[in-house]
Amino acid sequence: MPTLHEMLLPVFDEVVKRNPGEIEFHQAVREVLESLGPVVAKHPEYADTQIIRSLCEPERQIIFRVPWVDDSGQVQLNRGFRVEFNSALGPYKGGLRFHPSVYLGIVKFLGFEQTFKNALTGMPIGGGKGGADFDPKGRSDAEVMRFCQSFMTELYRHIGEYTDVPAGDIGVGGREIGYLFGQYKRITNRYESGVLTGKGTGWGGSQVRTEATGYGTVFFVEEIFKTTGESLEDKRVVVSGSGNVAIYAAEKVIERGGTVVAMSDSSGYVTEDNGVDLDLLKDIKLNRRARIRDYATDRGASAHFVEGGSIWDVPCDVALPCATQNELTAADAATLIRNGCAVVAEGANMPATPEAMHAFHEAGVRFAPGKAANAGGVATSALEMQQNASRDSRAPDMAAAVKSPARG
Ligand code: NDP
Ligand code: 2IT
Repeated sequence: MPTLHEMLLPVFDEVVKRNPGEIEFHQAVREVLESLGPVVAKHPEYADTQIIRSLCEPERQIIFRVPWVDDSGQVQLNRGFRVEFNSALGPYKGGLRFHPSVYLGIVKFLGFEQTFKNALTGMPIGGGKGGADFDPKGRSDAEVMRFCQSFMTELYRHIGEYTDVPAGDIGVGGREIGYLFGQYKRITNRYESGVLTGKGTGWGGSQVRTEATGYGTVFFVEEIFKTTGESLEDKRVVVSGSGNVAIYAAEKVIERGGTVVAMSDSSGYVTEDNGVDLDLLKDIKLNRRARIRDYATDRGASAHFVEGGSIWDVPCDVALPCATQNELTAADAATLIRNGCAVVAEGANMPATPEAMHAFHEAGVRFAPGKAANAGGVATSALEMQQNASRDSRAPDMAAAVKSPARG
């Protein structure tokens, strides 16, 4: 495993001490500090300044109560977060996550990573992240609407097109952004479309923002293959998750001639040797909001559902973790390596554990880190902000640019 340069050890120790129990945040900071070893070796003066310490300390952390009324008339209570991490390059920018596991440590790891990812896009966007420990699963549209309205009733005072611009992440897609934008507009009496990205294309959204993260991850894989004169054609690909990132990663893989042999959700995974039927999967996940098990039920004998278990047991040439943090462990990496997997690209944020990444490096598996491989989503968000700022829509040209004819 890589070690921390001794000059950076006090910085890391201080982060752990100041942020007790926030293990995902510690993990994300450690990974970046390890990568800075060669920099401080060459420029010891950087280790001594406040620059690196400041990068690890959010500019502002907001925690708030979100009360809302469920369909039976009961008052429910959740906790909301927005961590405004760094505004050196532009307004804070990053998604909102609604998932029961959300707490400050997860929001901070995501906001920290977002700062670097956003810088890498070359667009003028700072880094931030937010969310709530709200579980949308099993909730009606009306409940999700009331939750979003209550969440925005507090959040609105902290955001703005020049201040902080949230978007989607786990549990937050077009439906939620719509409810959030409606409430923002109502409270502020401003049609400030640049305050949120991932909006519908009829009201300020950018074409291809929905597809951008997943497509971008696959474009990244294609560039990796090009360096050795290969392509995705006939490659067997495993995509974890079956949400926004996973679905559009799978779509682009199929367009490029690859076969998506397995996909998952938090209950288990499905395998389909001749390739998943993405239209059916989209119907199940995007329209019916049902479980991956239903895919296997609907497909019959050609598909197989495995409850629990690890999707990384399925042999493949390319692995695209597109679900959540730490979903690909050292044991999973060992299995992938044994099965001859050649490329791993992170569609999700921090899906590979440090031990898994190390194993890939040691084995010569080509590995695309999330800060680069999933940056297509936020880069397209920045284009959406530009369109909103100019009161313009350049949407149709962009859609044409990234679509390629489906393979027959
Ligand atoms: P979605 O909510 O659309 O989908 C998430 C998928 O991952 C679902 O299939 C979900 O299954 C599964 N999943 C979530 N949490 C867990 C868990 N704890 N264990 C197992 N499976 C889980 O989210 P997105 O597709 O938007 O986000 C996926 C990843 O991509 C996240 O890491 C996110 O931060 C990252 N990302 C998202 C971007 C975006 O533009 N949306 C941009 C860049 C990165 P289930 O339904 O059963 O919970
Ligand atoms: O992790 C991410 O890059 C996102 N969830 C998208 C952020 C955005 O502002 O589009």
